[in-house]
Amino acid sequence: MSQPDAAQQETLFQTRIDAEEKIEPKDWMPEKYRQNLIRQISQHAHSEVIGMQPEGNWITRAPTLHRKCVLLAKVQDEGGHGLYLYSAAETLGITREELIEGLHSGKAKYASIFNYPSLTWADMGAIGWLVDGAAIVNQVSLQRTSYGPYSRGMVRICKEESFHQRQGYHIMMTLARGSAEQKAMAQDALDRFWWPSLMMFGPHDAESAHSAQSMKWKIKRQSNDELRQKFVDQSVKQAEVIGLTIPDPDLKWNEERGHYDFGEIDWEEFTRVINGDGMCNRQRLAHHIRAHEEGQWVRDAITAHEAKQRERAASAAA
Ligand code: BYC
Repeated sequence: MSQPDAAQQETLFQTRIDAEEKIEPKDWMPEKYRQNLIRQISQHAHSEVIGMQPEGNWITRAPTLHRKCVLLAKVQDEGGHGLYLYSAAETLGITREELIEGLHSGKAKYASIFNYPSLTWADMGAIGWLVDGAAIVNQVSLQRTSYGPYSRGMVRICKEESFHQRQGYHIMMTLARGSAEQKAMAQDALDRFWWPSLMMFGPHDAESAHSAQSMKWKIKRQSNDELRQKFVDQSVKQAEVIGLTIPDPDLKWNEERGHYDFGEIDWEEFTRVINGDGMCNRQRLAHHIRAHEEGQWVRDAITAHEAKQRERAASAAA
């Protein structure tokens, strides 16, 4: 029997996608599918790891031992998410070194939100509630992504993210019920993190370079605007419950659409931040590069140990 040609393989591939079959690492896939997945999964991994920095900033200053333990566990989880995602990207034939090099050279992006500073303890509440909240909306949808390792990674990550979101909301609720100063601190954090959280979903669908192809290949299951709307709808009610105000004068329930209308995002700011010129871009990257260089001896030691073990096993077998 003759081998299918490239066009036939591509048709077969799309048929599998349309039938909701998962694509696994050793299956045939179009080169652009592979490259697009590496791009998205690696950027997702970088976001998890860079995202440890704004919260890491508050571990030593958490107001109680209990809050400190919770925050520490949460930040460690984010590191773990990064590791699952790097491993998922590696199944596509790229090395960890290449992935990290992409981050350090600026070729690979990471979520814009982590280029904003965490100025007060209330920011830990806003990040958990809004940033993890936005991440869950996106990641619940990605559980159904077409690439098997990415999809399975998302299932576990989503479980952990719901704990993260609730710990953040609990911080906000506690502050909002506290003194006038504490409530003002919670409101200020909401004011600063609201719009950057909406930017996490990416550009409008019409401006999104990758969406059409990613939706066809079911790498993405819902569009940037659909997910953003879902996040706005759920957050409005959550803010009401704790007595905080979303900083958007245009926010209004639209009976006809069955959704909240909301104001326009500052896309100029978004573009600036994703292109490296946000408040903390340089600091975040410099910190990652420094930590990576400081960890070189650990990677060297593991490699040397592994080589010795292999040598010993070979001489024992000889
Ligand atoms: N920030 O064509 P588009 C977490 C880029 S971390 C930066 O719509 P796509 C957490 C985009 O990459 C969870 N860049 O792209 C951790 C593209 O540039 P390139 C993070 C952005 O991929 C610690 C260009 O703009 N979650 O939960 O179809 C503590 C055009 O965009 C952003 C994920 O990473 C942005 N916000 O859609 C707390 C989810 N938006 O690559 C919490 C996985 C867009 O051509 N990723 N860009 O240079 C995705 O779902 C999709 O990649 C996106 C963008 C929806 C983000």
